[in-house]
Amino acid sequence: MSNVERYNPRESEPRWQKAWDEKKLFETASDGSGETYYVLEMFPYPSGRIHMGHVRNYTLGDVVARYKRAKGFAVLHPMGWDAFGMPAENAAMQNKVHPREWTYANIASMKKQLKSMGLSLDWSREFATCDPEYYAQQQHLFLDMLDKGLAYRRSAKVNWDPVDMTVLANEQVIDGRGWRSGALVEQRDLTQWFFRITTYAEDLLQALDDRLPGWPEKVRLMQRNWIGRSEGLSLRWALEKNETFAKAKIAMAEPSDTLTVFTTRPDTLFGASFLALAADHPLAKAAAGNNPELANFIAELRHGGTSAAEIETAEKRGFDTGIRAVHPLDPSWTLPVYVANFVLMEYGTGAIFGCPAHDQRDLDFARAYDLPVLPVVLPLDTSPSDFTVDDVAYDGDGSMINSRFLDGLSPQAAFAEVAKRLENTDLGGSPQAERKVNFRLRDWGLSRQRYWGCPIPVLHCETCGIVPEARENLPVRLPDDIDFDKPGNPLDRHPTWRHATCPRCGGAARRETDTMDTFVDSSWYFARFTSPHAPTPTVPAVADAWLPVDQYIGGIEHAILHLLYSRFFVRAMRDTGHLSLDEPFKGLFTQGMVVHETYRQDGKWIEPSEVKILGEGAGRHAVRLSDNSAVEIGPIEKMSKSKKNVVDPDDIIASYGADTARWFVLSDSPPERDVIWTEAGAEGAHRFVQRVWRLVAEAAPKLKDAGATAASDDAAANAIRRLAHKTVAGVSDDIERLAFNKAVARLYEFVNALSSAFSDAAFPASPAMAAASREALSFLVRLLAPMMPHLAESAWGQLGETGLVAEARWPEADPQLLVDDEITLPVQINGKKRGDLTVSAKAGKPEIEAAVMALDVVVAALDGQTPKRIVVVPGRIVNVVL
Ligand code: ANZ
Ligand code: ZN
Repeated sequence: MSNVERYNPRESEPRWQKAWDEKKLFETASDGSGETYYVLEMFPYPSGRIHMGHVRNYTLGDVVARYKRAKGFAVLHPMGWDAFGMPAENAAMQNKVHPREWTYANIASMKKQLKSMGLSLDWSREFATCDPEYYAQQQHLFLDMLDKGLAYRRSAKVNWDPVDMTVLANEQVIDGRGWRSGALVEQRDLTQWFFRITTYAEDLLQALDDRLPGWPEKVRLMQRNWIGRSEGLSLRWALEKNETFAKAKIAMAEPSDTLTVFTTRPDTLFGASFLALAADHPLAKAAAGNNPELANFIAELRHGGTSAAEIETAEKRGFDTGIRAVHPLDPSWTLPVYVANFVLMEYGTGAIFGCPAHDQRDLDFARAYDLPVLPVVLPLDTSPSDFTVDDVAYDGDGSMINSRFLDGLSPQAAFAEVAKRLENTDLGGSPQAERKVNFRLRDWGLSRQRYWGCPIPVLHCETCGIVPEARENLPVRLPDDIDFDKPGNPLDRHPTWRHATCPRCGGAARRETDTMDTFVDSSWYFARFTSPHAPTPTVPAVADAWLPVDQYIGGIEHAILHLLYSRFFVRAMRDTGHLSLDEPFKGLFTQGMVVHETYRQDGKWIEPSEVKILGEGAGRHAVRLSDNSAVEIGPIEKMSKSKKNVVDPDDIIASYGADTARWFVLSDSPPERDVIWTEAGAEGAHRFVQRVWRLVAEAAPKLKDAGATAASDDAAANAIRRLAHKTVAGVSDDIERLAFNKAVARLYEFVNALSSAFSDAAFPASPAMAAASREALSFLVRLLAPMMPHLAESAWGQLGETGLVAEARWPEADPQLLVDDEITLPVQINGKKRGDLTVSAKAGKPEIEAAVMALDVVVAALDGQTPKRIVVVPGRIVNVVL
C-alpha cells in the first residue's frame, strides 16, 4: 500500500481556479495581431442549469484553448449568453417572475457551474445578448442595414395563432395547430421586417465550395441544399381565350394573356398533362372571383401549416379552374389549369406545369384527378415496351421518347434544345422562355411579436412613414413595467412605451413593437467578443485581426440556420463597414451528444441516480436503490428530462471532480460521435485521476535530484525517453486533429508504461533513468493539463516545478527520439535470404559486418572459411558472398 494521500479534487479544484483567476491567466490582452488563435464554443441559452452536452462542448473547446496557449499563441476563448427568447416569457407567465430577473438569475447560476468546470475562459469579455449595451450595438447594425437596403419591410404570409395572438414559426405549427394553444392556425398577411439574405445567395453557395475547407462536408451539403440553387426556364404559356378565362381576366389586377411557370425540366414538356397554381396566385384569385366553389377551396387551403414537410406529406388536392393553357410546342394542344395545394406562392412564379411520369407530386396529383401519365424519359438499357410508370415517378437519366423532335436525345440535350427553340419564339412581343436561376433560400423574416427580444429601432410617423430612430436615442430600451396577464405582445399593450417623437418632423410617432428574432443576436456575437466594450459594434481593425474564428465548436442542430445567418451577417457587416471578412468560422466542428441508458419501472421512467446496476454481461441488471425492486433497462438515448436519463454535471463534479467529468467526455468515442455516459465509465475515469496522482507523488521524491537528460547507453532510460517524446508528438497531433479520444488512449498507455517502469524496487536504477523519468513525468503533466487542468497543477507542484502548468510551454518532441533506434535487416547468403539481423540504426558498415559474421546461420554456412565479400546496402539488406 502506498502512503501517498488520495488526490482530493474538492479541495484542489477551487484552489487552482482561484489561482488562475488571480493571475488573470485567461484574459486576452492581445489586440489580435501576431500569433493568435480564436476558439469559440456556441454560447448557451441561460435555461438555468448546464447539462452534460454543455460539459462536452466546453471541454472540447477548452482542450484546444489550453493547448494553443501552451504552444505560445495569444488565445481568445470567450463566453457569453444567448439570453433573449420565449422561455423567459413563459416563465414570466407561469411563475410571475420578470423575464429579466429570471434570465440574469439563470446566468449567475450557470456561470458558477461553468467556473466549477475549470474552463480557461476570458470572463472579462462576458456579455449577455439582453444587456442593453449589446443590443444597442445590434440596433446600430440594424439601422446600417436599413440604410443599405439589407433590411426592409413587406407583407408576408405568416402562421397566426388566434388564441396566443402571435406569429408562429413553421416548426411551432403541429398538425395545423399552435404548439402552445392548440388553436387552429390561420394564414395571415402581415407586414414584417426582413433581412435581404438572398442578395448573397450565390456567394453563400460558392464559398461552401472554395472558402470553407475546414468545415465538415455534411454541414456544407446541408447548407447547399438549404440555399437550393436550381437552373431552369421561366416559361410562358398562352391562355386559351375561353369564357372562364375572359371572366377571370376582367378581375385581374394586371391583366395578362399568359401564365409563367418555373421549370427545371423543360425536356419533359411533351409529358405535360396539367398546369397548377398556388392558392395565392393572382390568376387563382381572379378565377375565384366568379367561382364560389373555387373561392371556398382556396379558403380551405389557407388553414394548415406552411412548412415544406407538411406540404410534402399532405394529400395532393386541386381544383380545376376551367382555364386552359396552350402547349408551347404544339398550338393545337391545350391543358387544364388547376389550383393545387402543393404549389407554393413563394417559390419560382407560384405556377407549374405537371409531368406526372417524372415527378412524384405530379404523379400523385394525376392519379387523384385522372390525368394522363405519359413517360417521356426512358431509363437506359430498358425497352419502351418494358417501361411503365404506375405509382412511382421516374426522375433518373435516360433517353427521350414520345417527344417528337426530341426523341433519342438525353434529357440534358433535350433541355438545351427546348430552351433554344423557346428563347427564340416570340409570344406577345417577348421571348416565350428565358433561362432562370432560382434559389430556395428566402429572405429572413426577423419580426417577432414578443417582449423579450431586441427592439427594432424604427418609428411609424403619420407624416413621414417609417423613420429610423435617431442614433443618439439608441438603445431603444425594453420597458421594465410590463404584464403578461393577457396573450399577445406586451409591448403592444404598454400604456406609454409606444408613444414617441418622430426624429424627422418632431410630430407624434408610434414605436415599432416587433422585436428581433433571437437568431439575430447570435449572428454576430463572435465579432463582438473581439471588442466587447467598444462604443461601436466592432473595432474593425481588431475584428479583422482576430477573425475568422479559428475553431468553432457546437451542435449539429445549428448546421443550417445559425451558421447561415452568421455567414450572412459578416457579409452585411462587411458591406456596412464593420469588418472586412467574408466568412466567420474558419474551422467548424460539430460534436456528438452525451447519451445514457434509460430505466423504467411499471411504465414510468426512473432517474439513473435512483438505480443500481448489478452484474455484468448477460447477467447485467438493474434494481431500485430504495427497495431493490427490479428495474427494466431501456435503450440508450439522448439525455432528456422526459426520459429522466439525465446526469447532472453538478452531481458528477461534487462526487468525482471536474477533471473526471472532463476526462470522461473526451475518452471512449471520437468527439463527433455520441458518447455513452455510464457510472462505471465515470468511476474508471476517476480511478485514472488517482492513478496519475499516485504515479507522480510516489516518483517525485525519488527524482528530486535528477539531472538533465543526455545521450547515454542506458537502454531502459532510452526506452523511457523515446516513449515520452513519441507521446508528445502523438498527443500534439491528436489534439491538432481534434482526435481527443486518441490522445486519451495514448496517455493511458504512457501512464501504464511509466507505472511499470517505476515499480522496480531499485527505481531509479541509474542517473540516466532518473533524468529520463523526471522528463517523462514533466511531459505527462503538461500533456494532461488541457484535459485535466486541476490535477495537472497539483502534479506540477509535486514535481517541484515553479509557476502554474497553465502557464507552462508545451513540451517539444526531439525528432531524433521519434525514429526507432534499432533496425532489422534481412541477411542473404549468396543472394538467398537466410536470416535477420537487428542492429542499432546508427550502426556503420564495420559494425554491421562484424555482427553478420557472428550470426549462427552465417557461421554455419562459412564453416571456417572467410567470405569473398559482404555487401551492405545501408538500411536495406546484407548479402554475404561465399
Ligand atoms: C416541370 C417538371 C417536370 C418539374 C418534371 C419537375 C419534374 P427545384 O429543383 O426545387 O427548383 N416547381 C416550380 N415552382 C414550384 C412551386 N412554386 N411550388 C411547387 N413546385 C414548384 O424544383 C423545380 C421544379 O419544381 C420545377 O420543375 C417545377 O416542376 C416545380 F418531370 O417543372 B418542374
Ligand atoms: Zn415624422
